[in-house]
Amino acid sequence: MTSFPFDSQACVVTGVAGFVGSHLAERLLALGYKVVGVDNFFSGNLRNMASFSNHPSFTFYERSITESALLLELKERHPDLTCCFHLAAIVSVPHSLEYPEETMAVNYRSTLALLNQSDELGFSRFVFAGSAAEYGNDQRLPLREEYASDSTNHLSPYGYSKYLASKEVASRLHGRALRCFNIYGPRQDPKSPYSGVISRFMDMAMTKKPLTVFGDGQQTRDFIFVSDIVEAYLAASSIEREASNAETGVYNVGSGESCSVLELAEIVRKLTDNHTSRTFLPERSGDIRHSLASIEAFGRATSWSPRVSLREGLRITMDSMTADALFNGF
Ligand code: UD2
Repeated sequence: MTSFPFDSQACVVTGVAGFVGSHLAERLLALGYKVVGVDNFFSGNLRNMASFSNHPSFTFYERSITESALLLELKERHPDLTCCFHLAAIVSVPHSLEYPEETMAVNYRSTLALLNQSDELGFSRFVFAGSAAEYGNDQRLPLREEYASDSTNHLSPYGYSKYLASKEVASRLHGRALRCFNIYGPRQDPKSPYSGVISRFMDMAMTKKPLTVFGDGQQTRDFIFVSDIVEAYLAASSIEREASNAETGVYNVGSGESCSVLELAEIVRKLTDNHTSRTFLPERSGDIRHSLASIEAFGRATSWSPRVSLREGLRITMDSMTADALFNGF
């Protein structure tokens, strides 16, 4: 018999048609939960929900998180809801720079409204998708939760909005915020110039194009496989605030290991045909140099630890992208 990480058997997942939201919903359904999914397809897409859209325990609403009273309405229709995983957001840093007001409205003010409604409804959990961007360009590595503060230079409205929202979520008894580092895995869209470097490199390798390295390639990131992130959401939903090892309500989730872009290119090259070449392009403006999570706090508060190594995660991602390409006929 499956043991449930939290007592409720019905939860809301916002951003359910997104890369991470769809993996989370799939896992919750497999564990026996009812899932009420919300997405407005701003960046999510129907394809991501293909494996569970007809599941009898899944209900989908094409709605925006900016609609006032959204959670109150959902609760009326689904009285057994007591938990919210809030992942919907404007996730593009460049978009946030172009539309700072919209970003603050969607990423911060809507989160606050949902958080308040979940409080009013007596939800047991509100788990929020924070971001490594909350640290700006802080180079005190590994990054510890307390380094993000009101005086951090957040570099983008995206980072600032996530910081403010995480802080608010973490201040509530039922709130938990996860600062996710560089997530990768199946279903991550490789097609935009701002897509994650892993999905881009895989796509380039598969289509026999040179891997585009921005700058000298010595910049490093903390890459974390999507299934480890999903397990982190489940673990976060069951952290007792009163537990002596749960200190703040905001936690980093990363692998705790760093990998340079050049090292990544090398692994991708080995995973493919060994003939994939690289091309060096100018450094991307606004890029941070290094990023690495301290994952001690979350490890202390839960039994979570990352399980999937970068090599294994990349292999799984590559297999999935190859299968998709075959299915789509190109
Ligand atoms: C991540 C998040 C972003 C934001 C930011 C905050 C992802 C996909 N993006 O951006 O949403 O939270 O962190 O700091 O997780 N690169 C190449 N070649 C390419 C593409 C990228 O060399 O074709 C480099 C890029 O210059 C950067 C590194 O790879 O140094 C990682 O880039 P990314 O876009 O995957 O992620 P990042 O850390 O910029």
